[in-house]
Amino acid sequence: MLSKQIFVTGHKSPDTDSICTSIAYAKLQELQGVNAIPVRAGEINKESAFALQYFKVEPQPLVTDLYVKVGKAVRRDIPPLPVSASLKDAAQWFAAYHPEEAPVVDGERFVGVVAKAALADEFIKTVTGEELSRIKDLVYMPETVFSPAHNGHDVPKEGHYVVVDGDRYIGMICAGCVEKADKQQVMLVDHNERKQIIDGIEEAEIVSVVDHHRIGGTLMTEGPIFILFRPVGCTATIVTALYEQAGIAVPKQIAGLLLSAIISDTVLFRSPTCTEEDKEAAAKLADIAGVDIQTYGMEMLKAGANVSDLTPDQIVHNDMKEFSDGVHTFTVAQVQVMDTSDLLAQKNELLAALERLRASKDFSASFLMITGIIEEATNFIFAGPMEEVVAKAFSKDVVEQEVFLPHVMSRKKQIVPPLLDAMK
Ligand SMILES: [Mn+2]
Repeated sequence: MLSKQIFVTGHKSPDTDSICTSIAYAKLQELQGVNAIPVRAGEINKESAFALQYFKVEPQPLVTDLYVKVGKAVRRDIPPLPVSASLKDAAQWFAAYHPEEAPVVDGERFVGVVAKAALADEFIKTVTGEELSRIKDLVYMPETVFSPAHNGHDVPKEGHYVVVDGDRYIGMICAGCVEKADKQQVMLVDHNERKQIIDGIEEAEIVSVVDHHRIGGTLMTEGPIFILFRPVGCTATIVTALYEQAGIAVPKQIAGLLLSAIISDTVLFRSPTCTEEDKEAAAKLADIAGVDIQTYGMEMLKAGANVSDLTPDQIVHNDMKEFSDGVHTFTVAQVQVMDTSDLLAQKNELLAALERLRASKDFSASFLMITGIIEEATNFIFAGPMEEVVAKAFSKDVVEQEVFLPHVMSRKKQIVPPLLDAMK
Protein backbone atom coordinates (compact mmCIF):
# COMPACT_ATOMS: atom_id res chain seq x y z
CA MET A 1 0.00 0.00 0.00
CA LEU A 2 1.18 3.51 -0.79
CA SER A 3 2.17 5.57 2.23
CA LYS A 4 0.26 8.74 3.07
CA GLN A 5 0.75 11.51 0.55
CA ILE A 6 2.94 14.36 1.79
CA PHE A 7 2.54 17.90 0.46
CA VAL A 8 5.56 20.00 -0.43
CA THR A 9 4.81 23.72 -0.38
CA GLY A 10 6.46 27.11 -0.52
CA HIS A 11 5.10 30.26 1.11
CA LYS A 12 1.92 32.26 0.53
CA SER A 13 2.12 34.68 -2.43
CA PRO A 14 4.64 32.23 -3.89
CA ASP A 15 7.64 33.48 -5.83
CA THR A 16 9.65 31.48 -8.36
CA ASP A 17 11.79 29.83 -5.66
CA SER A 18 8.67 28.67 -3.80
CA ILE A 19 6.96 27.41 -6.96
CA CYS A 20 9.91 25.78 -8.70
CA THR A 21 11.80 24.47 -5.70
CA SER A 22 8.71 22.82 -4.20
CA ILE A 23 8.32 20.90 -7.48
CA ALA A 24 12.03 19.98 -7.52
CA TYR A 25 12.06 18.92 -3.87
CA ALA A 26 8.91 16.84 -4.25
CA LYS A 27 10.56 15.15 -7.27
CA LEU A 28 13.66 14.37 -5.21
CA GLN A 29 11.46 12.83 -2.51
CA GLU A 30 9.57 10.82 -5.12
CA LEU A 31 12.83 9.54 -6.64
CA GLN A 32 13.77 8.37 -3.15
CA GLY A 33 10.52 6.48 -2.74
CA VAL A 34 8.60 9.04 -0.69
CA ASN A 35 4.98 9.69 -1.68
CA ALA A 36 5.29 13.48 -2.01
CA ILE A 37 3.52 15.93 -4.30
CA PRO A 38 4.11 19.65 -4.77
CA VAL A 39 1.29 22.10 -4.00
CA ARG A 40 1.18 25.88 -4.01
CA ALA A 41 -0.22 28.24 -1.40
CA GLY A 42 -1.23 30.95 -3.87
CA GLU A 43 -1.43 32.19 -7.43
CA ILE A 44 1.52 31.76 -9.78
CA ASN A 45 3.20 35.03 -10.74
CA LYS A 46 4.23 35.87 -14.30
CA GLU A 47 7.88 35.05 -13.80
CA SER A 48 7.12 31.57 -12.41
CA ALA A 49 4.56 31.00 -15.17
CA PHE A 50 7.24 31.83 -17.74
CA ALA A 51 9.68 29.34 -16.18
CA LEU A 52 7.07 26.55 -15.98
CA GLN A 53 6.04 27.12 -19.57
CA TYR A 54 9.62 27.33 -20.82
CA PHE A 55 10.54 23.98 -19.28
CA LYS A 56 7.12 22.46 -20.04
CA VAL A 57 6.15 21.66 -16.47
CA GLU A 58 2.51 21.73 -15.33
CA PRO A 59 1.82 24.04 -12.37
CA GLN A 60 1.18 22.18 -9.12
CA PRO A 61 -2.34 22.19 -7.62
CA LEU A 62 -3.46 25.16 -5.52
CA VAL A 63 -4.09 24.35 -1.86
CA THR A 64 -5.27 27.36 0.09
CA ASP A 65 -5.49 25.76 3.53
CA LEU A 66 -4.68 22.59 5.44
CA TYR A 67 -7.59 22.54 7.86
CA VAL A 68 -8.92 19.03 8.47
CA LYS A 69 -11.93 18.72 6.18
CA VAL A 70 -15.18 16.97 7.06
CA GLY A 71 -14.68 14.69 4.04
CA LYS A 72 -11.48 13.34 5.58
CA ALA A 73 -13.01 12.65 8.98
CA VAL A 74 -16.54 11.53 8.03
CA ARG A 75 -17.73 8.16 9.38
CA ARG A 76 -18.82 6.21 6.34
CA ASP A 77 -19.68 3.14 8.40
CA ILE A 78 -23.05 4.54 9.52
CA PRO A 79 -25.67 3.41 6.99
CA PRO A 80 -28.82 5.45 6.36
CA LEU A 81 -32.37 4.17 6.85
CA PRO A 82 -34.43 3.83 3.69
CA VAL A 83 -37.58 5.92 3.85
CA SER A 84 -39.53 2.64 3.52
CA ALA A 85 -37.98 1.28 6.74
CA SER A 86 -40.26 -0.02 9.48
CA LEU A 87 -40.32 1.33 13.03
CA LYS A 88 -38.59 -1.88 14.04
CA ASP A 89 -35.81 -1.28 11.49
CA ALA A 90 -35.38 2.18 12.97
CA ALA A 91 -35.27 0.82 16.52
CA GLN A 92 -32.58 -1.63 15.44
CA TRP A 93 -30.66 1.21 13.85
CA PHE A 94 -30.66 3.15 17.14
CA ALA A 95 -29.60 0.02 18.99
CA ALA A 96 -26.61 -0.35 16.67
CA TYR A 97 -25.47 3.28 16.32
CA HIS A 98 -24.93 6.10 18.80
CA PRO A 99 -26.39 9.21 17.11
CA GLU A 100 -29.63 10.69 18.45
CA GLU A 101 -30.90 11.11 14.88
CA ALA A 102 -30.87 8.55 12.08
CA PRO A 103 -30.29 9.70 8.49
CA VAL A 104 -33.04 8.73 6.04
CA VAL A 105 -32.65 8.30 2.28
CA ASP A 106 -34.99 7.84 -0.63
CA GLY A 107 -32.84 5.83 -3.03
CA GLU A 108 -29.54 7.77 -3.07
CA ARG A 109 -31.16 11.04 -2.02
CA PHE A 110 -30.93 12.29 1.55
CA VAL A 111 -34.43 13.28 2.70
CA GLY A 112 -33.91 14.11 6.38
CA VAL A 113 -33.50 12.49 9.78
CA VAL A 114 -35.69 10.71 12.24
CA ALA A 115 -35.13 11.40 15.95
CA LYS A 116 -34.73 8.72 18.57
CA ALA A 117 -37.21 10.62 20.79
CA ALA A 118 -39.89 10.50 18.04
CA LEU A 119 -39.40 6.77 17.76
CA ALA A 120 -39.77 6.39 21.53
CA ASP A 121 -43.14 8.20 21.30
CA GLU A 122 -44.29 5.59 18.78
CA PHE A 123 -43.57 2.83 21.26
CA ILE A 124 -45.68 4.64 23.85
CA LYS A 125 -48.48 4.58 21.26
CA THR A 126 -48.18 0.77 21.03
CA VAL A 127 -49.20 0.69 24.70
CA THR A 128 -52.01 3.28 24.40
CA GLY A 129 -53.34 1.63 21.21
CA GLU A 130 -53.12 4.70 18.96
CA GLU A 131 -52.39 4.37 15.23
CA LEU A 132 -48.68 4.19 14.53
CA SER A 133 -46.83 6.59 12.20
CA ARG A 134 -44.68 5.46 9.32
CA ILE A 135 -41.00 6.48 9.14
CA LYS A 136 -41.70 8.97 6.39
CA ASP A 137 -44.14 10.84 8.67
CA LEU A 138 -41.40 11.30 11.27
CA VAL A 139 -38.70 12.58 8.95
CA TYR A 140 -37.60 16.21 9.15
CA MET A 141 -34.71 18.24 7.75
CA PRO A 142 -32.05 18.87 10.41
CA GLU A 143 -30.85 22.44 10.92
CA THR A 144 -27.21 21.55 10.46
CA VAL A 145 -25.72 19.33 7.79
CA PHE A 146 -22.13 19.35 6.56
CA SER A 147 -20.53 18.91 3.16
CA PRO A 148 -17.19 17.10 2.71
CA ALA A 149 -15.49 20.45 1.97
CA HIS A 150 -16.47 22.02 5.30
CA ASN A 151 -13.77 22.62 7.89
CA GLY A 152 -13.89 19.93 10.56
CA HIS A 153 -13.32 22.46 13.36
CA ASP A 154 -16.79 23.91 12.63
CA VAL A 155 -18.48 20.68 13.76
CA PRO A 156 -20.15 21.33 17.17
CA LYS A 157 -18.59 19.64 20.18
CA GLU A 158 -21.73 17.62 20.94
CA GLY A 159 -23.62 15.20 18.73
CA HIS A 160 -23.38 13.61 15.31
CA TYR A 161 -24.27 15.43 12.09
CA VAL A 162 -25.21 14.27 8.61
CA VAL A 163 -22.70 14.78 5.80
CA VAL A 164 -24.12 15.21 2.32
CA ASP A 165 -22.49 15.80 -1.03
CA GLY A 166 -25.16 17.75 -2.85
CA ASP A 167 -28.20 15.68 -1.82
CA ARG A 168 -26.33 12.38 -1.57
CA TYR A 169 -25.82 10.92 1.92
CA ILE A 170 -22.11 10.31 2.69
CA GLY A 171 -21.99 9.51 6.40
CA MET A 172 -21.95 11.22 9.77
CA ILE A 173 -19.47 13.51 11.47
CA CYS A 174 -18.70 14.41 15.09
CA ALA A 175 -16.09 16.63 16.73
CA GLY A 176 -14.33 13.52 18.05
CA CYS A 177 -14.19 12.09 14.50
CA VAL A 178 -12.38 15.25 13.38
CA GLU A 179 -9.84 14.95 16.20
CA LYS A 180 -9.09 11.38 15.20
CA ALA A 181 -8.65 12.15 11.49
CA ASP A 182 -5.19 11.81 9.95
CA LYS A 183 -3.27 15.06 9.77
CA GLN A 184 -1.95 16.15 6.39
CA GLN A 185 1.84 15.90 6.42
CA VAL A 186 3.67 18.77 4.82
CA MET A 187 7.25 19.67 3.89
CA LEU A 188 8.00 23.40 3.84
CA VAL A 189 10.50 24.93 1.44
CA ASP A 190 11.63 28.55 1.17
CA HIS A 191 9.92 29.80 4.35
CA ASN A 192 9.47 29.18 8.06
CA GLU A 193 7.73 32.26 9.47
CA ARG A 194 4.29 31.49 10.84
CA LYS A 195 2.62 34.34 8.96
CA GLN A 196 3.94 33.09 5.62
CA ILE A 197 2.87 29.46 6.05
CA ILE A 198 -0.27 28.17 4.38
CA ASP A 199 -3.41 28.62 6.54
CA GLY A 200 -4.47 25.74 8.77
CA ILE A 201 -0.91 24.51 9.36
CA GLU A 202 -1.85 24.12 13.06
CA GLU A 203 -4.10 21.22 12.02
CA ALA A 204 -1.41 19.64 9.83
CA GLU A 205 1.95 18.07 10.60
CA ILE A 206 5.19 19.67 9.43
CA VAL A 207 7.71 16.93 8.63
CA SER A 208 10.57 19.02 7.26
CA VAL A 209 11.76 22.55 6.52
CA VAL A 210 14.38 23.49 3.91
CA ASP A 211 14.99 27.23 3.85
CA HIS A 212 17.39 30.13 3.47
CA HIS A 213 15.60 32.83 5.50
CA ARG A 214 15.94 34.08 9.05
CA ILE A 215 14.28 31.91 11.68
CA GLY A 216 11.24 34.05 12.44
CA GLY A 217 8.69 33.44 15.15
CA THR A 218 7.65 30.27 16.81
CA LEU A 219 7.70 27.20 14.64
CA MET A 220 6.58 24.39 16.93
CA THR A 221 6.29 20.72 16.04
CA GLU A 222 5.09 17.70 17.99
CA GLY A 223 8.00 15.46 17.07
CA PRO A 224 11.54 15.83 15.79
CA ILE A 225 11.72 16.87 12.15
CA PHE A 226 14.24 17.27 9.33
CA ILE A 227 15.45 20.87 9.20
CA LEU A 228 18.00 22.34 6.81
CA PHE A 229 18.69 26.07 6.87
CA ARG A 230 21.61 27.48 4.91
CA PRO A 231 22.55 31.12 4.28
CA VAL A 232 22.65 30.91 0.49
CA GLY A 233 20.84 32.99 -2.11
CA CYS A 234 18.11 30.51 -2.93
CA THR A 235 16.43 27.38 -1.60
CA ALA A 236 17.02 25.85 -5.03
CA THR A 237 20.75 25.92 -4.34
CA ILE A 238 20.24 23.84 -1.20
CA VAL A 239 17.97 21.40 -3.06
CA THR A 240 20.53 21.08 -5.87
CA ALA A 241 23.07 20.03 -3.22
CA LEU A 242 20.56 17.54 -1.79
CA TYR A 243 20.26 15.87 -5.22
CA GLU A 244 24.05 15.57 -5.30
CA GLN A 245 24.18 14.25 -1.77
CA ALA A 246 21.60 11.60 -2.65
CA GLY A 247 23.57 10.65 -5.77
CA ILE A 248 20.56 11.40 -7.94
CA ALA A 249 21.01 13.16 -11.29
CA VAL A 250 18.84 16.28 -11.58
CA PRO A 251 16.28 15.64 -14.36
CA LYS A 252 16.50 18.12 -17.25
CA GLN A 253 13.19 19.92 -16.63
CA ILE A 254 13.86 20.08 -12.90
CA ALA A 255 17.28 21.59 -13.59
CA GLY A 256 15.54 24.32 -15.59
CA LEU A 257 13.20 25.05 -12.70
CA LEU A 258 15.96 25.11 -10.08
CA LEU A 259 17.99 27.43 -12.31
CA SER A 260 14.98 29.73 -12.68
CA ALA A 261 14.61 29.92 -8.90
CA ILE A 262 18.26 30.87 -8.44
CA ILE A 263 18.07 33.52 -11.16
CA SER A 264 14.92 34.90 -9.56
CA ASP A 265 16.08 35.01 -5.94
CA THR A 266 19.52 36.41 -6.77
CA VAL A 267 18.19 38.70 -9.54
CA LEU A 268 20.65 37.08 -11.93
CA PHE A 269 23.44 37.11 -9.31
CA ARG A 270 23.03 40.85 -8.56
CA SER A 271 21.54 40.49 -5.08
CA PRO A 272 23.89 40.75 -2.08
CA THR A 273 22.37 37.45 -0.89
CA CYS A 274 24.02 35.64 -3.82
CA THR A 275 26.91 33.33 -2.88
CA GLU A 276 29.56 31.48 -4.89
CA GLU A 277 27.61 28.30 -4.34
CA ASP A 278 24.52 29.80 -6.00
CA LYS A 279 26.60 30.70 -9.04
CA GLU A 280 28.20 27.25 -9.21
CA ALA A 281 24.85 25.50 -8.85
CA ALA A 282 23.34 27.74 -11.54
CA ALA A 283 26.18 26.92 -13.97
CA LYS A 284 25.70 23.17 -13.47
CA LEU A 285 21.92 23.42 -13.77
CA ALA A 286 22.13 25.54 -16.94
CA ASP A 287 24.34 22.85 -18.43
CA ILE A 288 21.79 20.13 -17.71
CA ALA A 289 18.86 22.29 -18.81
CA GLY A 290 20.67 23.32 -21.99
CA VAL A 291 20.16 27.07 -21.69
CA ASP A 292 22.42 30.11 -21.62
CA ILE A 293 22.10 31.68 -18.16
CA GLN A 294 22.30 35.33 -19.20
CA THR A 295 19.96 35.03 -22.18
CA TYR A 296 17.39 32.86 -20.44
CA GLY A 297 17.77 34.81 -17.19
CA MET A 298 17.05 38.21 -18.71
CA GLU A 299 14.10 36.77 -20.64
CA MET A 300 12.62 35.30 -17.46
CA LEU A 301 13.21 38.44 -15.35
CA LYS A 302 11.61 40.54 -18.08
CA ALA A 303 8.54 38.30 -18.10
CA GLY A 304 8.20 38.84 -14.35
CA ALA A 305 9.02 42.54 -14.53
CA ASN A 306 6.11 43.35 -16.79
CA VAL A 307 3.69 44.93 -14.34
CA SER A 308 2.02 47.21 -16.89
CA ASP A 309 -1.30 45.38 -16.67
CA LEU A 310 -1.40 45.23 -12.85
CA THR A 311 -3.58 47.61 -10.84
CA PRO A 312 -2.03 49.52 -7.89
CA ASP A 313 -3.84 47.12 -5.53
CA GLN A 314 -2.30 44.12 -7.30
CA ILE A 315 1.14 45.72 -7.27
CA VAL A 316 1.15 46.31 -3.49
CA HIS A 317 0.21 42.63 -2.99
CA ASN A 318 2.93 41.42 -5.37
CA ASP A 319 5.29 38.93 -3.71
CA MET A 320 4.00 40.23 -0.37
CA LYS A 321 5.27 38.77 2.89
CA GLU A 322 3.99 39.35 6.39
CA PHE A 323 6.33 39.83 9.34
CA SER A 324 5.89 40.28 13.06
CA ASP A 325 8.20 41.11 15.95
CA GLY A 326 5.45 40.34 18.45
CA VAL A 327 4.44 44.02 18.71
CA HIS A 328 4.29 45.21 15.10
CA THR A 329 2.84 43.17 12.27
CA PHE A 330 3.70 44.53 8.86
CA THR A 331 3.88 43.56 5.21
CA VAL A 332 6.66 44.03 2.71
CA ALA A 333 5.85 43.55 -0.96
CA GLN A 334 8.32 43.79 -3.82
CA VAL A 335 8.14 44.46 -7.54
CA GLN A 336 11.23 44.06 -9.65
CA VAL A 337 11.18 45.99 -12.89
CA MET A 338 13.68 46.84 -15.61
CA ASP A 339 12.84 50.53 -15.31
CA THR A 340 11.16 52.07 -12.24
CA SER A 341 9.92 55.31 -13.86
CA ASP A 342 6.46 54.00 -14.86
CA LEU A 343 5.76 52.83 -11.34
CA LEU A 344 7.13 55.95 -9.69
CA ALA A 345 4.83 58.02 -11.92
CA GLN A 346 1.89 56.40 -10.14
CA LYS A 347 3.31 56.70 -6.63
CA ASN A 348 0.21 58.43 -5.20
CA GLU A 349 -2.05 55.61 -6.40
CA LEU A 350 0.41 53.06 -4.98
CA LEU A 351 0.48 54.86 -1.61
CA ALA A 352 -3.33 54.87 -1.54
CA ALA A 353 -3.36 51.13 -2.33
CA LEU A 354 -0.76 50.52 0.41
CA GLU A 355 -2.98 52.35 2.89
CA ARG A 356 -5.98 50.22 1.85
CA LEU A 357 -3.88 47.09 2.37
CA ARG A 358 -2.58 48.36 5.75
CA ALA A 359 -6.06 49.29 6.99
CA SER A 360 -7.64 46.02 5.75
CA LYS A 361 -5.92 43.98 8.47
CA ASP A 362 -4.85 46.79 10.76
CA PHE A 363 -1.15 46.25 10.01
CA SER A 364 1.34 48.59 11.70
CA ALA A 365 2.62 49.41 8.22
CA SER A 366 2.63 48.17 4.66
CA PHE A 367 5.82 48.59 2.65
CA LEU A 368 6.57 48.25 -1.05
CA MET A 369 10.00 47.78 -2.60
CA ILE A 370 10.11 49.10 -6.15
CA THR A 371 13.35 47.53 -7.29
CA GLY A 372 15.11 48.42 -10.52
CA ILE A 373 16.96 45.38 -11.89
CA ILE A 374 19.27 47.36 -14.18
CA GLU A 375 19.76 50.23 -11.74
CA GLU A 376 20.27 47.81 -8.81
CA ALA A 377 18.41 50.11 -6.45
CA THR A 378 15.11 50.26 -4.59
CA ASN A 379 12.56 53.00 -4.08
CA PHE A 380 11.01 52.06 -0.75
CA ILE A 381 7.53 53.46 -0.10
CA PHE A 382 5.09 52.79 2.71
CA ALA A 383 1.78 53.44 4.45
CA GLY A 384 1.54 53.72 8.22
CA PRO A 385 3.18 55.91 10.88
CA MET A 386 6.72 54.65 10.31
CA GLU A 387 8.67 57.75 9.22
CA GLU A 388 10.96 57.58 12.23
CA VAL A 389 11.50 53.83 11.96
CA VAL A 390 12.32 54.02 8.25
CA ALA A 391 14.60 57.05 8.74
CA LYS A 392 16.44 55.25 11.54
CA ALA A 393 16.60 51.90 9.68
CA PHE A 394 18.23 53.31 6.58
CA SER A 395 19.81 56.52 7.93
CA LYS A 396 17.89 58.54 5.36
CA ASP A 397 15.38 61.36 5.46
CA VAL A 398 11.90 60.21 4.54
CA VAL A 399 10.38 62.37 1.81
CA GLU A 400 6.70 61.84 1.03
CA GLN A 401 6.59 58.31 2.48
CA GLU A 402 9.64 57.26 0.48
CA VAL A 403 13.36 56.60 0.72
CA PHE A 404 15.67 55.82 -2.18
CA LEU A 405 18.06 52.97 -1.44
CA PRO A 406 20.94 52.46 -3.88
CA HIS A 407 22.37 48.89 -4.06
CA VAL A 408 19.39 47.54 -2.15
CA MET A 409 17.62 44.58 -3.79
CA SER A 410 17.13 42.02 -1.06
CA ARG A 411 14.17 42.14 1.29
CA LYS A 412 15.53 39.46 3.57
CA LYS A 413 19.02 40.85 3.88
CA GLN A 414 18.73 44.60 3.39
CA ILE A 415 15.17 45.56 4.35
CA VAL A 416 13.67 43.34 7.03
CA PRO A 417 16.65 43.21 9.47
CA PRO A 418 17.17 47.02 9.66
CA LEU A 419 13.40 47.57 9.92
CA LEU A 420 13.03 45.10 12.79
CA ASP A 421 16.06 46.61 14.47
CA ALA A 422 14.68 50.14 14.17
CA MET A 423 11.32 49.05 15.59
CA LYS A 424 12.91 47.92 18.87
MN1 LIG B 1 13.76 31.91 -1.76
